[in-house]
Amino acid sequence: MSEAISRYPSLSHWGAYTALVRDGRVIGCEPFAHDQAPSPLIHTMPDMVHSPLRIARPSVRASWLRHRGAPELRGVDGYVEVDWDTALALVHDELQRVRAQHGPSAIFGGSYGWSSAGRLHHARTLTHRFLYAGGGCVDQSGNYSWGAAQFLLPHIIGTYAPVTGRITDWNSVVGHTRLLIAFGGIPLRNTQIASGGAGDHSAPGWLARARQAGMRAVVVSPTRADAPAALAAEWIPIRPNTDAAMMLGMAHTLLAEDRHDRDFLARCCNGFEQYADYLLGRADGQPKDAAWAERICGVPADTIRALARDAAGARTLLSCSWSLQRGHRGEQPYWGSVALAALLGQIGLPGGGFAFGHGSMNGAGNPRPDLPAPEMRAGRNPAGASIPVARLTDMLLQPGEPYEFNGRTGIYPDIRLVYWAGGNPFHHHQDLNRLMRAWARPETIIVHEPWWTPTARRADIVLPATTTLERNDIGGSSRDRYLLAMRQAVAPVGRSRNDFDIYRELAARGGFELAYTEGRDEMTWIRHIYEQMRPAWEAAQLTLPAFDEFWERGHVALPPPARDFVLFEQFREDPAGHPLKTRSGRLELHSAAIAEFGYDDCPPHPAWLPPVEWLGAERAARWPLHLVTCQPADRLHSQLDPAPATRANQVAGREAVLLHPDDAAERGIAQGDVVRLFNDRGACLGGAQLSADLLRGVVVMPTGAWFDPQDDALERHGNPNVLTVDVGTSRLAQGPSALSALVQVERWQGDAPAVRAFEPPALQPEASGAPR
Ligand SMILES: Nc1nc2c(c(=O)[nH]1)N[C@H]1C(S)=C(S)[C@@H](COP(=O)(O)OP(=O)(O)OC[C@H]3O[C@@H](n4cnc5c(=O)[nH]c(N)nc54)[C@H](O)[C@@H]3O)O[C@H]1N2
Ligand SMILES: Nc1nc2c(c(=O)[nH]1)N[C@H]1C(S)=C(S)[C@@H](COP(=O)(O)OP(=O)(O)OC[C@H]3O[C@@H](n4cnc5c(=O)[nH]c(N)nc54)[C@H](O)[C@@H]3O)O[C@H]1N2
Ligand SMILES: [Mo]
Repeated sequence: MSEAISRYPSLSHWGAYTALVRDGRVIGCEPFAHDQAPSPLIHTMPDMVHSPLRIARPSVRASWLRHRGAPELRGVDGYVEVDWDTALALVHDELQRVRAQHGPSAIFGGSYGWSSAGRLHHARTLTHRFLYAGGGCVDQSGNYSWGAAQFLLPHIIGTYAPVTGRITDWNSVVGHTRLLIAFGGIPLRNTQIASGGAGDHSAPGWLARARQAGMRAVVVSPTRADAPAALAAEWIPIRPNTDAAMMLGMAHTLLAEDRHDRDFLARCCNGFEQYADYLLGRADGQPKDAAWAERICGVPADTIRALARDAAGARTLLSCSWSLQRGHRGEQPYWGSVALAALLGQIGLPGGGFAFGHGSMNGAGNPRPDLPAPEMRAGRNPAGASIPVARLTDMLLQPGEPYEFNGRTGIYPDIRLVYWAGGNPFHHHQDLNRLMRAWARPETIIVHEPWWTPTARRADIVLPATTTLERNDIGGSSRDRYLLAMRQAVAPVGRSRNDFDIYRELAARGGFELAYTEGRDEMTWIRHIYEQMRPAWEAAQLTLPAFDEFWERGHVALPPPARDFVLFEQFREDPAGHPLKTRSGRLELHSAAIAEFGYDDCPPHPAWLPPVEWLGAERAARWPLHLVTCQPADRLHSQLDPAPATRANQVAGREAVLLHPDDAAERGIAQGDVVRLFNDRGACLGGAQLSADLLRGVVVMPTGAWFDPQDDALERHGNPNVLTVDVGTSRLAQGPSALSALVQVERWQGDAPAVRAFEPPALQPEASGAPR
């Protein structure tokens, strides 16, 4: 045993760190020296890398290996471990067979998921690269994060850049904003995370500076927990999914009291008249006044009116969390907030206007020069086929059926083979019992995974992938000021291989290795990705250090930006000279393009449209609690769930479910009880955690507990996606409606079934001789 500890810089979606290695094992992690607020999640890495749930060898589902059959046994069957050569031959033959018999539109390679932070070894990108180079596949458009916003915003503001990161800088907010109204709040648990990894967790520092500058903050949310102490915010409780009504109530107040900015509306907006008609009730006889809004959202009319007046009287920023648009009709609160900001007339002024995602991800509003982040390109999909990201189950269950999406009609393809690497649909998708039925339809399912996740154990061929610390990579987020070197710290665990190399070998078997690799290996790719950023640096008159210097030092810091970024500053100054990329070139309060679609579920102006499930729905008589499935504080989605530090936060051995003490008392539920959450889609168990910081009638259960169904009637571990609804936000965006779900909760009587989520499936070593 040697005593020496070696140190390797690395990066995860939850932050940059140095891995400490002794005797070939990761024994600890130290945060990146320049991180102001490192996330404790980095300390789970040693347990995760050396987890008993690592997949040691390529594994093939027993019934599939025997006779390519019994798809209904996915999730039940055991696995036969095979050598790499056997596994790669099986994958190659299946891809060839399906391509030859059915073409690329029978292969589903959307592979949605966050994968790992490094850009070269990003599993989803590599899956696309491999399948595109091999002839194409069916892909997924959009994402679960801001799926409704991505397709709505271009119609109304000409871009969706404000959800990818380009919002008014925090510098401008601290300097100028006097009132911040945060719909959905700014929960700091979410700012631990940045897609592509954060060098610096900047959000807590910005909140502290804003508070010091005397900014008033108002958080509108079903839970006080969304108002961080660092902000000393006032809390306005609101019924879930009703923000659009509250925004209309505020807008009506501005109009009725003549507090709207006529000059801004005339210069910069299109369709004010039609929107005003709706607000004043000229068409339907119902003014959308504060009293009307109160009946829907539960916020007192006086509060709505006072907030509207305050907003008109001060430099005000309206910020919406991404969660607002992850519910049914999620287009409406986003359009509603843009329209309300337009009435206030401060769009394009320092610290004013609208913004998204301040509490959704690290680095939203973090000042950063407009330089590219490192990127690995997937190339072009020659099949040109894709479905809206969250229509996964519909596609599998309804081949040949039409669907509508953003003004066009598509036809669901007939999928024979599913290829997934870097995502966990049995985490991320809604109505998992319905997905289970759909999952039995394809002939073959292939998954790469480091761990025996719920998706891995529902695949036919499972290929073990390395984790970040077992390979070299480069990372950095478009919201952060660091480029980070990621150096291999330990040898691959078990027989795992890099996703990059698995696909390289398969591409070689398919005769397209060069198209896939472009002749580069790991280190030449990393250099290439780095050098691709150099022209942009030079154009900005900046010097990107030599690659070797970067690799040696472990990071490069981007300089601070020359000036504050203010969203739509130039457009405001000169709307004709800097038009938006909308139909009218202006901000659209009424959209002719959307009107042409003729969708009754997304009318051409912001509106209140009752979601399928909310506390005001008829269904609430039977299912009286609104389930909010927020992001988990102690992991990223389903990642890190098996780590002992994460499991220590469970209640009664399951995911915690937050209940108001009065809602709990009515049901005879006490703190720490096992409870059953149920509706007509399914049921799951959870551990009761009582909290008075909740609106009554709302229960909160974070996502991410590894899916552990006893059968389709009971999930044992606390995965709330057995309860959520699997319908698109509207025909326009077809985004996920995860945050619109009604449930009932009851105390579990007697012994609760044991959780089996962290037991790997039965594994049988390959029988001597050839398998088959
Ligand atoms: N009810 C409800 N559901 C939701 C949401 C919600 O708010 N409510 N939020 C949605 C949102 S916004 C999102 S983004 C999705 C997230 O959904 P996902 O992105 O699917 O969730 P993750 O758990 O991050 O899945 C990533 C998977 O990649 C694997 N992985 C990590 N590194 C590697 C690697 O190097 N190679 C390979 N092959 N695999 C790797 C991990 O083990 C993990 O299984 O969930 C969505 N689901
Ligand atoms: N720790 C951690 N952080 C994460 C992630 C993670 O898995 N773990 N995932 C990351 C990803 S992929 C994404 S996309 C972002 C998601 O970012 P968000 O979508 O903003 O995150 P959520 O936690 O789903 O929701 C934020 C808050 O919105 C409130 N809320 C829910 N519904 C409503 C509503 O109808 N009205 C109002 N006013 N409030 C509502 C909830 O109380 C919740 O706490 O988070 C990122 N950050
Ligand atoms: Mo997300």
